[in-house]
Amino acid sequence: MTEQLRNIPTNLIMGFLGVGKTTAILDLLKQKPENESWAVLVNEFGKVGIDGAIFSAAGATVKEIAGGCLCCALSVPFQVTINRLLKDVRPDRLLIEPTGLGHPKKVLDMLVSGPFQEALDVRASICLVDPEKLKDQRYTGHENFIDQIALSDVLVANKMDRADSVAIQLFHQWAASSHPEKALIAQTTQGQLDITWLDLNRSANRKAAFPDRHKDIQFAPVDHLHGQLNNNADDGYQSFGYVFPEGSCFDYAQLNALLGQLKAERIKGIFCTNQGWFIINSADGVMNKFAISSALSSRVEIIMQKNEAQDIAVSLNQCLLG
Ligand SMILES: Nc1nc2c(ncn2[C@@H]2O[C@H](COP(=O)(O)OP(=O)(O)OP(=O)(O)O)[C@@H](O)[C@H]2O)c(=O)[nH]1
Ligand SMILES: [Mg+2]
Repeated sequence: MTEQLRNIPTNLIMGFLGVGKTTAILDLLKQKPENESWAVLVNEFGKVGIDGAIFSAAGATVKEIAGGCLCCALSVPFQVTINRLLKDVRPDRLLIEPTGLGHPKKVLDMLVSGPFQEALDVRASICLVDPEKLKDQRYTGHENFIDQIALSDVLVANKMDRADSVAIQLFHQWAASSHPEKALIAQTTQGQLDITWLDLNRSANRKAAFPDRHKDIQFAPVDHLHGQLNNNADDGYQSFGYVFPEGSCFDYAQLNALLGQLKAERIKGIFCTNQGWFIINSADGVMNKFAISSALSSRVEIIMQKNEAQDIAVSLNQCLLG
């Protein structure tokens, strides 16, 4: 299927949940040379994909694999999706955003030595880190977090607007202790990466500290759920995904109040409200919203620590109008 395709420059844009991967890819797409077409493959931990819709709203060519992480979904869905994307779009570059909760080793192995060996030219993997997270043992002890950093060629501190001097110092200590050395260490805000970093070389000598870390979780893409709850639990996190029937409309103020007080690690949603359509993106308790023209249906993905049990379905339904 991919015989004629050769050496398509490909990059993994990695980093933990909510660090700014999607923001960074959106910014890279703005820097794309006009005569090139780029494709994005995005994978989400939750079963209800939101990042794909965010990329689509920005006009990008995107394919989404939701419900687990790429390393667990690797075999058939991953290969088929990449094949289809390459064949349909024949992109000049492929950017891959793996789930923030995933382990990158199997993904990288498949891209460089599997069936895509000829079609793809895998260049520098970029890992974004929120320096503030380096103060927190829940993150620094998380094996996927550690290996995303270990396997990256370019290490970038994002959210520098929120990082204090202790966090910045910790970041540079982590970065400097990497073996082999990183091709580049940088800091930024709003995921602003220099497009030339994408063409830095990938080192084949980077080793994961926990290569067999991730146990399989079931891959089950769900496209047509109507107001149903979908659980996907792993790694100390649980996700709740809801897709609402077409025509559902939320009370903006009530929805805002509800989402604002949820104790969630991540909230990503697309909502039709009485004040228009919005994408809501919340990480670290900071909620960002932006208006979009419309979408097919309202949907939301909420990721929480496993010990945070809340009856979200009932509360969400109470925010529906009519
Ligand atoms: N304060 C601050 N917020 C940022 C920065 N970069 C991104 N964000 C916000 O952080 C939130 C998460 O950003 P995303 O780009 O969705 O993060 P992600 O890594 O793709 O998240 P997942 O795919 O869920 O793992 C969004 O609300 C962004 O607007 C930054 O430099 N500073
Ligand atoms: Mg994302």
